Amino acid sequence: MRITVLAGGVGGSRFVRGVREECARRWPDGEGGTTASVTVVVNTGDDIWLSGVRLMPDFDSLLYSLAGVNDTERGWGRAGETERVSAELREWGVGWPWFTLGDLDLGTHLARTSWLRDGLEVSDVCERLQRRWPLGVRLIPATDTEVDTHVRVADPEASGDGSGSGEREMHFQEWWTRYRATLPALGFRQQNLADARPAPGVVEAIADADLVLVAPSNPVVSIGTILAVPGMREALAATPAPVVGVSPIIGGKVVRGMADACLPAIGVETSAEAVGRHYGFRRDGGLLDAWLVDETDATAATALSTEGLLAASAPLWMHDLDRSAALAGAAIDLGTAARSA
Ligand code: FO1
Repeated sequence: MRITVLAGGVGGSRFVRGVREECARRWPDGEGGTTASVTVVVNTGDDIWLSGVRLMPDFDSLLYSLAGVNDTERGWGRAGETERVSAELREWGVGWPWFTLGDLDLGTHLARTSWLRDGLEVSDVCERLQRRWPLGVRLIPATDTEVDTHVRVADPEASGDGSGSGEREMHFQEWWTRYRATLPALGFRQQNLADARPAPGVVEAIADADLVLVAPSNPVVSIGTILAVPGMREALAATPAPVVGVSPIIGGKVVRGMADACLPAIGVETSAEAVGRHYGFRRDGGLLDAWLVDETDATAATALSTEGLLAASAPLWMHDLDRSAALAGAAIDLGTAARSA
């Protein structure tokens, strides 16, 4: 069984841990692992150069979480972290005072930056980083091109004539960590997108999959950024595997993160049904063969089903590993249903 998952960071990490666990239960290899193969195509739009090092927040969230060394409270960074170097950087006025680079985390950024300076591609660097821990899944960055997401916001000072109708752009990480996504986003843009291509292994992982899952990650800046890489949508349209998406919205609320601050910028209502329609169904040229929503949104599943679109409801809250595995199982089962639909 070959499963390929499109995922961002925090929501993606929980979901992917659930997929790994459910695969070990359904297709055990006798040593606690699985005979299934799981490949995760990871969003790289959150990535940023800061204090001279390259950060890949969504990749690192998945890496640390799957390795079991992640800070579960914050949802990012390493467990047992210290911040001595970060305090020094603040004293030097280097980097962003509102953005913390933990000492252990800096080890990852320095290793990554060192390999990049040696001339390795991002995907080779990611392959080296995940050798350190037996993750049980393969992580591949969506692209080797730096496609950092930038956010266009309304900015009263930017107009110059005091009319307050100005706009300005900032890196996604500033919008999210400095302003907590409180500045209304007028639009999102990835840099260098025209030059980007799926990273080595991504198209094959989609083409050769028995099932493609779209994790309950941010539909705009995580899944949206993956889909924006030229060639990605074509690969997803061409794969014989069913494509099953999991809603990141439950009962009109985001599960975690700031999807509700992003969706208005692209004119999509914050609801399970609206996001499903935004992704679109494959028969209409969209992404999905099936859409999985929470039980509180069962009416959304019914509404979509009346239009002949495959939709189902299941508990989407991933409170613990068992719940994450159960959610993964529901998505795998929906994929089986989609295959025979
Ligand atoms: N998020 C914050 O809210 N504050 C931080 O200081 C911060 C530091 C940080 C360092 C490394 C890293 O990989 C992630 C970090 N994040 C921080 C989280 C990051 O903004 C998010 O993981 C995603 O990019 C948004 O989902």
